[in-house]
Amino acid sequence: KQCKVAVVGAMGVVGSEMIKTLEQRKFPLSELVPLDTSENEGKSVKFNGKDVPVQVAKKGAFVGIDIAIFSAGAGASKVLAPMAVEEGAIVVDNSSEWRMNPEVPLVIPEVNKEALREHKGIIANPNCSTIQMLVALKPLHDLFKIKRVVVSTYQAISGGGGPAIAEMANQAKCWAEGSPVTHTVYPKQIMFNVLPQIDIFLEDGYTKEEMKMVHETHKIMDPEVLVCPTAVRVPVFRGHSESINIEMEKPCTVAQARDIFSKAAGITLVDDFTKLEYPTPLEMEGQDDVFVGRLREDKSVTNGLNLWVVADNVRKGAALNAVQIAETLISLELV
Ligand code: 2RA
Repeated sequence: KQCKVAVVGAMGVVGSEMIKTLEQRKFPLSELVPLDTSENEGKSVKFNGKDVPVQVAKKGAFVGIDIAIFSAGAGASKVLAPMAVEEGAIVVDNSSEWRMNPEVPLVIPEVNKEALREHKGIIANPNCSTIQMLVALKPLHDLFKIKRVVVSTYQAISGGGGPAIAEMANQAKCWAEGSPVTHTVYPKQIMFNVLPQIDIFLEDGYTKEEMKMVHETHKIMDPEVLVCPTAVRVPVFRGHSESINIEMEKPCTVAQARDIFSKAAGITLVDDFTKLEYPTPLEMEGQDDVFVGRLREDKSVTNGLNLWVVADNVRKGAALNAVQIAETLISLELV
C-alpha cells in the first residue's frame, strides 16, 4: 500500500530526520506533506532530490493524509493530533502528550508491536531513553524475567532540539575565542560539564525524564519490573548512552546474553574488551540499531548483569522508531 504521509514539525531536528528516514528506507509513499508552523511557510524540504514546499499544520491540513507523523512538541500534538484523526489520518506522535493515555498504544516495534492493533487513531512514540533501554532488555526479559533495573543515562544535547545544539556549539565557540560562556536552554553550562537534571523536578526529587523511564517501561514491557533511574545530560551532540544494571529471576551468563544480543532484532553487539571494543555515541551516530556492550556479571547480587547501551537518540530514539511504527501499521494491514 502506498500512503500519503504528513510530517508535522518538518523543520525541526527530529522532523528532518523523519523525512531522511522515510527516504532512506524507501517508505511506500504516494506523497510526502511536510507541515510546520506558519513561520516556516514558504520554506521547503528536500525529498528524493526534489524540493517539497512546507505547508502550515492547521485545521484542514490532514484531509486525505493516511499517516501523520508528529514531532512538534506536546502543546501542538494536544491540539493537532485529534484534529488530524478527525480528518481521517492515523497519528504517530513523538511528543509526551499522549504516551500515558490508556486509549493510546505506546509502541516500540521490536518490543510490543501487537499493541498497535488496539489503536484508536493516535499511537505514541516512547521517550528516547526508554526506547533504547527496552530494545536491549526485552530479549532478556522474555527468557529470564527481569525483576529490577537500575539505570543511569548519559544523554546527548540533541534531545533538547535545535536550540540546545546551538547553545553548546556557541559555548564551544565562545570558549575558544576567550569570550564569556553563557547559557539559556540548560539551567547550567553544559560544555565541559555534566548535568544530573533532564526536564523538570517532581515533588519527590526525581525528574520528569526519569519517571518517563519508569512509567513507559511498565506500559510497554511489564508493570512488575522495578525501575530506578538517574537521567543525566552530557556534552555530546548526538547519541544517548545508558549504564544498566539488571536483576533477573533466572540465571543468565554473560556468554548467554552475548548470544541472545547477537541474534536479537534491532541490536548490534559490540563487546570485546580485549580489543577495546564497546559502543560510543560518536561512533554509532546516524545508525539504526541499538548497540550493546560491556556485558559483565553483577557479582554483588544473584542473577545480576551489567550492560552499556548506546543508540542515536534522534534516529532510533525518535525518528526511526516513529517510521518503523508507520511501516508496521502497513504490514499489519492497520492503515
Ligand atoms: C531528551 N528525552 O533527551 C528528551 C528528548 N525526547 O531531552
